[in-house]
Amino acid sequence: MNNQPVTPKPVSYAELPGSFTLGEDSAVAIKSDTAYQEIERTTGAYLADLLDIGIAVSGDIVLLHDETMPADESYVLTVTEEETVLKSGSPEGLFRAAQTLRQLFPPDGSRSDKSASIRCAEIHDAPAYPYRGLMIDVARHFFPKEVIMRQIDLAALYKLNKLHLHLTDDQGWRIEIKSRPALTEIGGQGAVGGAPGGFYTQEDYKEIVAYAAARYIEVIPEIDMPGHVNAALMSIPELNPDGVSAEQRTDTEVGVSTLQCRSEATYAFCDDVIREMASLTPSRYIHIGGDEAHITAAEDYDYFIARVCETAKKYGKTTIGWNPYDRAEIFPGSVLQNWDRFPDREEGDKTNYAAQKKMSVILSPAGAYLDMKYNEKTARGLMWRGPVNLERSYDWTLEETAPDNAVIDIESTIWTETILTQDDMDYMLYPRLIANAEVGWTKGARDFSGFTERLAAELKRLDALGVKYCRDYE
Ligand code: TNX
Repeated sequence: MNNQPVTPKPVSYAELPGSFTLGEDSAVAIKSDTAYQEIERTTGAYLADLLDIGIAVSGDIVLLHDETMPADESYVLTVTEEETVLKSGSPEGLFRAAQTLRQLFPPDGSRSDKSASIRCAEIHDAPAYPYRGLMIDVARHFFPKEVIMRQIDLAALYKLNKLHLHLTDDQGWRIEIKSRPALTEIGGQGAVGGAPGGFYTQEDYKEIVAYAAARYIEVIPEIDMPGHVNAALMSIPELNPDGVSAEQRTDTEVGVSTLQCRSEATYAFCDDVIREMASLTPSRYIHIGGDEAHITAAEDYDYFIARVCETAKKYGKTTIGWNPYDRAEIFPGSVLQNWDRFPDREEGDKTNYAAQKKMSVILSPAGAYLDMKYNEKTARGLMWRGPVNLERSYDWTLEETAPDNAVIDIESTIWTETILTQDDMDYMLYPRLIANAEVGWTKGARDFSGFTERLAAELKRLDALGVKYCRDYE
Protein backbone atom coordinates (compact mmCIF):
# COMPACT_ATOMS: atom_id res chain seq x y z
CA MET A 1 0.00 0.00 0.00
CA ASN A 2 3.01 2.22 -0.46
CA ASN A 3 1.54 4.09 -3.34
CA GLN A 4 -1.07 5.76 -1.18
CA PRO A 5 -0.22 9.45 -0.98
CA VAL A 6 -0.91 10.32 2.67
CA THR A 7 1.70 10.97 5.38
CA PRO A 8 1.54 10.13 8.25
CA LYS A 9 0.24 6.86 6.91
CA PRO A 10 -3.48 6.36 7.52
CA VAL A 11 -4.96 3.25 9.11
CA SER A 12 -6.47 2.21 5.79
CA TYR A 13 -6.56 3.54 2.26
CA ALA A 14 -8.64 1.88 -0.46
CA GLU A 15 -8.57 3.21 -3.96
CA LEU A 16 -11.94 3.45 -5.75
CA PRO A 17 -12.47 3.74 -9.51
CA GLY A 18 -12.58 7.18 -11.08
CA SER A 19 -11.57 10.64 -9.99
CA PHE A 20 -13.02 13.76 -8.41
CA THR A 21 -12.35 17.11 -10.05
CA LEU A 22 -12.62 20.54 -8.49
CA GLY A 23 -14.82 22.73 -10.69
CA GLU A 24 -15.63 26.42 -10.93
CA ASP A 25 -18.62 25.97 -8.65
CA SER A 26 -16.98 23.65 -6.15
CA ALA A 27 -17.65 24.66 -2.55
CA VAL A 28 -17.26 23.42 0.99
CA ALA A 29 -20.59 22.44 2.56
CA ILE A 30 -21.01 21.89 6.28
CA LYS A 31 -23.54 19.36 7.49
CA SER A 32 -24.08 19.33 11.19
CA ASP A 33 -26.70 20.57 13.59
CA THR A 34 -24.58 20.88 16.66
CA ALA A 35 -21.08 21.88 15.73
CA TYR A 36 -21.82 24.00 12.68
CA GLN A 37 -20.34 27.26 13.87
CA GLU A 38 -17.12 25.86 15.17
CA ILE A 39 -16.59 23.84 12.02
CA GLU A 40 -17.37 26.81 9.80
CA ARG A 41 -14.96 29.02 11.74
CA THR A 42 -12.13 26.52 11.75
CA THR A 43 -12.03 23.63 9.32
CA GLY A 44 -14.56 25.04 6.86
CA ALA A 45 -12.72 28.31 6.46
CA TYR A 46 -9.34 26.59 6.46
CA LEU A 47 -10.26 24.09 3.77
CA ALA A 48 -12.05 26.65 1.59
CA ASP A 49 -9.00 28.88 1.79
CA LEU A 50 -6.62 26.04 1.05
CA LEU A 51 -8.55 24.93 -2.04
CA ASP A 52 -9.41 28.51 -3.02
CA ILE A 53 -13.15 27.82 -3.09
CA GLY A 54 -16.14 29.16 -1.16
CA ILE A 55 -18.38 27.83 1.61
CA ALA A 56 -21.99 27.15 0.55
CA VAL A 57 -25.03 25.33 1.89
CA SER A 58 -24.73 22.75 -0.85
CA GLY A 59 -21.30 21.95 -2.11
CA ASP A 60 -19.29 19.03 -3.40
CA ILE A 61 -16.81 18.93 -0.51
CA VAL A 62 -18.85 18.02 2.51
CA LEU A 63 -17.80 18.32 6.15
CA LEU A 64 -20.06 16.02 8.09
CA HIS A 65 -20.20 15.99 11.85
CA ASP A 66 -21.38 12.47 12.62
CA GLU A 67 -22.46 12.09 16.21
CA THR A 68 -22.41 8.31 16.02
CA MET A 69 -18.64 8.39 15.55
CA PRO A 70 -16.21 8.82 18.48
CA ALA A 71 -15.60 12.45 19.44
CA ASP A 72 -11.87 12.31 18.82
CA GLU A 73 -9.39 12.78 15.98
CA SER A 74 -10.56 9.79 13.98
CA TYR A 75 -12.23 10.39 10.64
CA VAL A 76 -13.41 8.83 7.40
CA LEU A 77 -12.68 10.48 4.07
CA THR A 78 -14.59 9.29 1.03
CA VAL A 79 -13.83 10.60 -2.43
CA THR A 80 -16.26 9.67 -5.18
CA GLU A 81 -16.70 11.16 -8.64
CA GLU A 82 -19.59 13.33 -7.41
CA GLU A 83 -18.40 14.48 -4.03
CA THR A 84 -15.78 14.32 -1.33
CA VAL A 85 -17.07 13.67 2.17
CA LEU A 86 -15.06 14.25 5.33
CA LYS A 87 -16.76 12.65 8.30
CA SER A 88 -15.92 12.68 11.99
CA GLY A 89 -17.45 12.75 15.45
CA SER A 90 -15.54 15.92 16.27
CA PRO A 91 -14.50 19.19 14.62
CA GLU A 92 -10.93 18.13 15.40
CA GLY A 93 -11.28 14.92 13.41
CA LEU A 94 -12.63 16.93 10.48
CA PHE A 95 -9.57 19.14 10.65
CA ARG A 96 -7.26 16.13 10.51
CA ALA A 97 -9.29 14.83 7.55
CA ALA A 98 -8.84 18.17 5.79
CA GLN A 99 -5.06 17.72 6.00
CA THR A 100 -5.41 14.29 4.42
CA LEU A 101 -7.56 15.70 1.63
CA ARG A 102 -4.93 18.35 1.06
CA GLN A 103 -2.35 15.64 0.51
CA LEU A 104 -4.49 13.93 -2.13
CA PHE A 105 -4.10 16.98 -4.36
CA PRO A 106 -0.91 17.48 -6.34
CA PRO A 107 1.81 18.71 -3.98
CA ASP A 108 2.82 21.67 -6.10
CA GLY A 109 -0.12 24.05 -6.18
CA SER A 110 -3.37 22.60 -4.85
CA ARG A 111 -4.32 26.07 -3.62
CA SER A 112 -4.99 27.81 -6.90
CA ASP A 113 -5.43 24.99 -9.39
CA LYS A 114 -9.21 24.94 -9.66
CA SER A 115 -9.34 22.00 -12.00
CA ALA A 116 -7.15 19.73 -9.91
CA SER A 117 -8.25 16.08 -9.84
CA ILE A 118 -7.82 13.47 -7.18
CA ARG A 119 -8.25 9.73 -7.29
CA CYS A 120 -11.39 8.32 -5.71
CA ALA A 121 -10.67 6.56 -2.45
CA GLU A 122 -11.95 5.67 0.97
CA ILE A 123 -9.71 6.39 3.94
CA HIS A 124 -10.31 5.36 7.55
CA ASP A 125 -7.94 6.90 10.00
CA ALA A 126 -7.15 7.57 13.64
CA PRO A 127 -3.96 8.38 15.54
CA ALA A 128 -2.22 5.69 17.57
CA TYR A 129 -1.21 8.17 20.32
CA PRO A 130 -3.27 11.02 21.69
CA TYR A 131 -0.41 13.47 22.37
CA ARG A 132 1.87 14.26 19.41
CA GLY A 133 3.87 17.33 20.20
CA LEU A 134 6.59 19.67 19.08
CA MET A 135 8.65 21.68 21.55
CA ILE A 136 10.28 24.89 20.38
CA ASP A 137 12.90 26.61 22.53
CA VAL A 138 12.28 30.34 22.14
CA ALA A 139 14.57 31.18 25.06
CA ARG A 140 18.08 30.51 23.73
CA HIS A 141 17.16 32.46 20.61
CA PHE A 142 13.93 34.37 20.34
CA PHE A 143 11.53 33.82 17.44
CA PRO A 144 8.75 36.31 16.67
CA LYS A 145 5.17 35.04 16.84
CA GLU A 146 4.89 34.93 13.03
CA VAL A 147 7.69 32.36 12.89
CA ILE A 148 5.87 30.23 15.46
CA MET A 149 2.53 30.52 13.64
CA ARG A 150 4.13 29.38 10.42
CA GLN A 151 5.57 26.37 12.23
CA ILE A 152 2.10 25.69 13.65
CA ASP A 153 0.70 25.54 10.11
CA LEU A 154 3.40 23.10 9.07
CA ALA A 155 2.94 20.94 12.16
CA ALA A 156 -0.83 20.88 11.48
CA LEU A 157 -0.16 19.49 8.00
CA TYR A 158 1.43 16.45 9.65
CA LYS A 159 -1.37 16.17 12.23
CA LEU A 160 0.58 17.15 15.32
CA ASN A 161 -1.68 18.32 18.12
CA LYS A 162 0.54 19.90 20.81
CA LEU A 163 2.96 22.81 20.77
CA HIS A 164 5.17 23.10 23.82
CA LEU A 165 6.85 26.49 24.10
CA HIS A 166 10.05 26.51 26.16
CA LEU A 167 9.58 30.12 27.24
CA THR A 168 12.33 30.67 29.79
CA ASP A 169 15.94 29.68 30.26
CA ASP A 170 19.27 31.06 31.46
CA GLN A 171 19.69 33.26 28.42
CA GLY A 172 16.24 34.82 28.18
CA TRP A 173 12.74 35.20 29.62
CA ARG A 174 10.23 35.36 26.75
CA ILE A 175 6.77 35.85 28.25
CA GLU A 176 5.36 38.99 29.82
CA ILE A 177 4.38 38.52 33.47
CA LYS A 178 2.42 41.63 34.45
CA SER A 179 3.11 41.34 38.17
CA ARG A 180 6.85 40.99 37.46
CA PRO A 181 7.63 43.34 34.56
CA ALA A 182 11.39 43.13 35.13
CA LEU A 183 11.37 39.56 33.81
CA THR A 184 10.95 40.77 30.26
CA GLU A 185 12.26 44.34 30.62
CA ILE A 186 15.58 42.98 31.82
CA GLY A 187 15.49 39.20 31.37
CA GLY A 188 13.98 39.31 27.89
CA GLN A 189 16.67 41.40 26.27
CA GLY A 190 19.52 38.97 25.67
CA ALA A 191 20.08 35.67 23.89
CA VAL A 192 22.83 33.15 23.14
CA GLY A 193 25.96 34.68 21.65
CA GLY A 194 24.69 38.23 22.15
CA ALA A 195 21.94 37.85 19.54
CA PRO A 196 18.97 40.20 19.93
CA GLY A 197 16.42 39.14 22.54
CA GLY A 198 12.68 39.68 22.58
CA PHE A 199 9.57 38.41 24.27
CA TYR A 200 5.87 37.76 23.74
CA THR A 201 3.44 40.15 25.34
CA GLN A 202 0.47 38.40 26.89
CA GLU A 203 -1.53 39.52 23.84
CA ASP A 204 1.04 37.91 21.52
CA TYR A 205 0.86 34.71 23.52
CA LYS A 206 -2.94 34.68 23.36
CA GLU A 207 -2.73 35.16 19.59
CA ILE A 208 -0.40 32.17 19.29
CA VAL A 209 -2.72 30.08 21.48
CA ALA A 210 -5.77 31.04 19.39
CA TYR A 211 -3.96 30.44 16.10
CA ALA A 212 -2.92 27.00 17.28
CA ALA A 213 -6.39 26.23 18.67
CA ALA A 214 -7.96 26.96 15.28
CA ARG A 215 -5.72 24.17 13.98
CA TYR A 216 -6.59 21.90 16.92
CA ILE A 217 -3.13 22.28 18.39
CA GLU A 218 -2.91 22.84 22.13
CA VAL A 219 -0.21 25.17 23.45
CA ILE A 220 1.62 24.04 26.58
CA PRO A 221 3.83 26.70 28.15
CA GLU A 222 7.03 25.79 29.97
CA ILE A 223 8.56 27.83 32.74
CA ASP A 224 11.81 25.99 33.43
CA MET A 225 12.61 25.73 37.16
CA PRO A 226 14.43 25.39 39.55
CA GLY A 227 17.48 25.33 37.20
CA HIS A 228 17.76 27.19 33.88
CA VAL A 229 16.69 30.41 35.64
CA ASN A 230 19.50 32.88 35.13
CA ALA A 231 17.25 35.31 33.25
CA ALA A 232 14.94 35.43 36.29
CA LEU A 233 17.89 35.80 38.68
CA MET A 234 19.11 38.67 36.53
CA SER A 235 15.71 40.41 36.65
CA ILE A 236 14.68 39.97 40.29
CA PRO A 237 17.40 40.62 42.87
CA GLU A 238 15.61 38.96 45.79
CA LEU A 239 15.72 35.59 44.04
CA ASN A 240 19.48 35.56 44.61
CA PRO A 241 21.00 34.40 47.92
CA ASP A 242 22.91 37.67 48.34
CA GLY A 243 20.11 39.88 46.99
CA VAL A 244 22.29 40.94 44.07
CA SER A 245 21.05 40.42 40.50
CA ALA A 246 22.90 37.84 38.41
CA GLU A 247 24.76 38.86 35.25
CA GLN A 248 23.38 38.17 31.76
CA ARG A 249 24.49 34.84 30.30
CA THR A 250 24.97 34.44 26.59
CA ASP A 251 26.89 31.13 26.71
CA THR A 252 25.30 27.67 26.39
CA GLU A 253 26.45 25.98 29.60
CA VAL A 254 23.66 24.08 31.34
CA GLY A 255 23.12 23.42 35.05
CA VAL A 256 24.60 26.75 36.11
CA SER A 257 21.70 28.45 37.91
CA THR A 258 19.15 27.65 40.58
CA LEU A 259 16.27 29.16 42.48
CA GLN A 260 16.65 29.21 46.28
CA CYS A 261 14.40 26.33 47.24
CA ARG A 262 14.09 27.30 50.91
CA SER A 263 13.27 30.96 50.32
CA GLU A 264 9.71 32.29 50.42
CA ALA A 265 10.66 34.98 47.89
CA THR A 266 11.08 32.11 45.43
CA TYR A 267 7.58 30.79 46.08
CA ALA A 268 6.01 34.25 45.82
CA PHE A 269 7.67 34.51 42.40
CA CYS A 270 6.51 31.03 41.33
CA ASP A 271 2.98 31.83 42.45
CA ASP A 272 2.87 35.01 40.37
CA VAL A 273 4.24 33.31 37.28
CA ILE A 274 2.11 30.18 37.49
CA ARG A 275 -1.04 32.17 38.28
CA GLU A 276 -0.61 34.39 35.22
CA MET A 277 0.41 31.55 32.91
CA ALA A 278 -2.50 29.42 34.12
CA SER A 279 -4.98 32.20 33.40
CA LEU A 280 -3.57 32.72 29.90
CA THR A 281 -3.49 29.03 28.99
CA PRO A 282 -6.55 26.96 28.04
CA SER A 283 -4.56 23.70 28.21
CA ARG A 284 -4.93 21.70 31.38
CA TYR A 285 -1.14 21.41 31.48
CA ILE A 286 1.69 23.62 32.55
CA HIS A 287 5.26 22.43 32.09
CA ILE A 288 7.51 23.35 35.00
CA GLY A 289 10.84 22.19 33.57
CA GLY A 290 12.88 20.40 36.21
CA ASP A 291 15.82 19.42 33.99
CA GLU A 292 19.52 19.75 34.66
CA ALA A 293 19.26 21.42 38.07
CA HIS A 294 22.85 20.37 38.66
CA ILE A 295 23.61 22.91 41.37
CA THR A 296 20.36 22.35 43.28
CA ALA A 297 20.69 19.87 46.19
CA ALA A 298 18.52 16.79 45.55
CA GLU A 299 16.38 17.26 48.68
CA ASP A 300 15.86 20.95 47.87
CA TYR A 301 14.89 20.01 44.33
CA ASP A 302 12.32 17.46 45.49
CA TYR A 303 10.87 19.92 48.01
CA PHE A 304 10.67 22.63 45.34
CA ILE A 305 8.98 20.39 42.77
CA ALA A 306 6.37 19.19 45.26
CA ARG A 307 5.54 22.78 46.23
CA VAL A 308 5.34 24.07 42.69
CA CYS A 309 3.10 21.15 41.68
CA GLU A 310 0.84 22.22 44.55
CA THR A 311 0.79 25.77 43.19
CA ALA A 312 -0.07 24.55 39.69
CA LYS A 313 -2.88 22.46 41.14
CA LYS A 314 -4.20 25.49 43.03
CA TYR A 315 -4.54 27.27 39.67
CA GLY A 316 -6.22 24.29 38.07
CA LYS A 317 -3.29 22.87 36.13
CA THR A 318 -1.63 19.48 35.86
CA THR A 319 2.15 19.60 35.66
CA ILE A 320 4.50 18.12 33.12
CA GLY A 321 8.20 18.02 33.97
CA TRP A 322 11.49 16.68 32.68
CA ASN A 323 13.23 13.96 34.63
CA PRO A 324 14.16 13.66 37.41
CA TYR A 325 11.05 15.55 38.54
CA ASP A 326 9.19 12.25 38.87
CA ARG A 327 11.46 11.47 41.83
CA ALA A 328 9.68 14.14 43.90
CA GLU A 329 6.35 13.68 45.61
CA ILE A 330 3.96 14.82 42.97
CA PHE A 331 0.29 14.39 42.35
CA PRO A 332 -1.19 11.36 40.71
CA GLY A 333 -1.93 12.41 37.15
CA SER A 334 1.25 14.48 36.78
CA VAL A 335 3.08 13.71 33.58
CA LEU A 336 6.77 13.02 32.96
CA GLN A 337 8.59 14.10 29.84
CA ASN A 338 11.39 11.58 29.55
CA TRP A 339 14.51 12.95 27.91
CA ASP A 340 17.36 11.05 29.53
CA ARG A 341 16.22 7.68 30.79
CA PHE A 342 16.99 5.94 27.55
CA PRO A 343 19.51 3.30 26.53
CA ASP A 344 21.47 5.93 24.60
CA ARG A 345 22.26 7.79 27.81
CA GLU A 346 24.90 6.43 30.16
CA GLU A 347 24.79 8.93 32.99
CA GLY A 348 21.97 10.07 35.25
CA ASP A 349 19.60 8.41 37.67
CA LYS A 350 18.23 5.38 35.85
CA THR A 351 15.46 4.65 38.36
CA ASN A 352 12.17 4.74 36.52
CA TYR A 353 10.13 6.53 39.21
CA ALA A 354 7.47 7.34 36.64
CA ALA A 355 6.89 3.66 35.93
CA GLN A 356 6.75 2.88 39.66
CA LYS A 357 4.18 5.63 40.10
CA LYS A 358 2.31 4.70 36.92
CA MET A 359 2.68 8.21 35.58
CA SER A 360 1.97 8.83 31.98
CA VAL A 361 5.07 9.64 30.02
CA ILE A 362 5.86 11.79 27.01
CA LEU A 363 8.86 10.38 25.22
CA SER A 364 11.60 12.51 23.73
CA PRO A 365 14.38 10.07 22.85
CA ALA A 366 17.30 10.87 20.57
CA GLY A 367 15.24 10.19 17.44
CA ALA A 368 12.98 13.09 18.47
CA TYR A 369 15.85 15.48 19.28
CA LEU A 370 15.66 17.54 16.15
CA ASP A 371 18.36 19.95 17.31
CA MET A 372 20.89 17.15 16.74
CA LYS A 373 22.94 17.23 13.55
CA TYR A 374 21.80 14.88 10.78
CA ASN A 375 25.40 13.95 10.13
CA GLU A 376 28.88 15.37 10.53
CA LYS A 377 28.36 17.78 7.64
CA THR A 378 25.31 19.52 9.15
CA ALA A 379 26.26 23.15 9.80
CA ARG A 380 23.88 23.79 12.71
CA GLY A 381 22.91 21.63 15.63
CA LEU A 382 24.48 19.72 18.49
CA MET A 383 25.92 16.22 18.64
CA TRP A 384 25.52 14.98 22.21
CA ARG A 385 22.82 12.46 21.23
CA GLY A 386 23.55 12.53 17.57
CA PRO A 387 23.89 12.13 14.74
CA VAL A 388 20.15 11.81 14.07
CA ASN A 389 19.68 11.15 10.38
CA LEU A 390 16.26 10.72 8.79
CA GLU A 391 16.25 6.98 9.36
CA ARG A 392 17.04 7.37 13.07
CA SER A 393 14.21 9.87 13.42
CA TYR A 394 11.84 7.37 11.79
CA ASP A 395 12.90 3.91 12.79
CA TRP A 396 11.69 3.56 16.38
CA THR A 397 8.47 2.85 18.20
CA LEU A 398 7.14 4.25 21.43
CA GLU A 399 6.57 0.76 22.86
CA GLU A 400 10.16 -0.34 22.48
CA THR A 401 11.35 2.93 23.94
CA ALA A 402 9.30 2.74 27.16
CA PRO A 403 8.11 -0.83 27.64
CA ASP A 404 7.20 -0.29 31.30
CA ASN A 405 4.80 2.57 30.91
CA ALA A 406 1.14 2.12 30.20
CA VAL A 407 0.39 5.49 28.67
CA ILE A 408 2.96 6.97 26.36
CA ASP A 409 3.16 9.90 24.01
CA ILE A 410 5.69 11.56 21.78
CA GLU A 411 7.26 14.99 21.58
CA SER A 412 9.89 16.25 19.17
CA THR A 413 12.18 18.98 20.47
CA ILE A 414 14.15 21.76 18.89
CA TRP A 415 16.55 23.43 21.28
CA THR A 416 17.91 26.59 19.75
CA GLU A 417 21.44 27.14 21.01
CA THR A 418 22.63 26.95 17.38
CA ILE A 419 19.36 27.84 15.64
CA LEU A 420 19.22 31.54 14.80
CA THR A 421 16.69 31.95 12.03
CA GLN A 422 13.49 30.57 10.54
CA ASP A 423 15.56 28.90 7.83
CA ASP A 424 17.73 27.18 10.45
CA MET A 425 14.60 25.91 12.14
CA ASP A 426 13.11 24.62 8.88
CA TYR A 427 16.38 22.87 8.12
CA MET A 428 16.53 21.01 11.42
CA LEU A 429 12.80 20.18 11.62
CA TYR A 430 12.21 19.05 8.06
CA PRO A 431 12.01 16.35 6.95
CA ARG A 432 12.63 14.73 10.36
CA LEU A 433 9.47 16.13 11.96
CA ILE A 434 7.43 14.28 9.31
CA ALA A 435 9.16 11.06 10.38
CA ASN A 436 8.38 11.76 14.05
CA ALA A 437 4.78 12.62 13.11
CA GLU A 438 4.38 9.16 11.62
CA VAL A 439 5.94 7.53 14.70
CA GLY A 440 3.20 9.20 16.76
CA TRP A 441 0.32 8.62 14.35
CA THR A 442 0.91 4.94 13.52
CA LYS A 443 1.56 1.79 15.48
CA GLY A 444 3.54 -1.27 14.54
CA ALA A 445 6.43 -2.05 12.25
CA ARG A 446 8.20 0.78 10.44
CA ASP A 447 8.80 0.65 6.72
CA PHE A 448 11.51 3.19 6.02
CA SER A 449 11.61 2.68 2.27
CA GLY A 450 7.83 3.08 2.02
CA PHE A 451 8.13 6.24 4.09
CA THR A 452 10.82 7.74 1.87
CA GLU A 453 8.73 6.99 -1.23
CA ARG A 454 5.85 8.97 0.23
CA LEU A 455 8.23 11.64 1.47
CA ALA A 456 9.11 12.59 -2.10
CA ALA A 457 5.66 14.18 -2.54
CA GLU A 458 5.96 15.92 0.82
CA LEU A 459 9.29 17.44 -0.15
CA LYS A 460 7.62 18.90 -3.24
CA ARG A 461 4.88 20.26 -1.01
CA LEU A 462 7.46 21.79 1.32
CA ASP A 463 9.18 23.36 -1.70
CA ALA A 464 5.87 24.93 -2.72
CA LEU A 465 5.43 26.22 0.84
CA GLY A 466 8.91 27.75 0.88
CA VAL A 467 10.24 25.46 3.59
CA LYS A 468 14.04 25.34 3.64
CA TYR A 469 14.29 21.68 4.58
CA CYS A 470 17.50 19.65 4.71
CA ARG A 471 18.32 17.59 1.62
CA ASP A 472 21.43 16.03 3.10
CA TYR A 473 19.53 13.92 5.60
CA GLU A 474 21.29 10.56 5.33
C1 TNX B 1 19.50 19.33 27.25
S1 TNX B 1 16.93 17.96 27.13
C2 TNX B 1 18.59 20.24 27.74
C3 TNX B 1 18.53 21.58 27.16
C4 TNX B 1 19.50 21.75 26.04
C5 TNX B 1 19.53 20.50 25.21
C6 TNX B 1 20.36 20.59 23.98
C7 TNX B 1 16.71 18.93 28.36
C8 TNX B 1 15.54 18.69 29.16
N1 TNX B 1 17.61 19.90 28.62
O1 TNX B 1 18.73 22.55 28.17
O2 TNX B 1 19.11 22.84 25.28
O3 TNX B 1 20.01 19.44 26.01
O4 TNX B 1 20.19 19.47 23.16
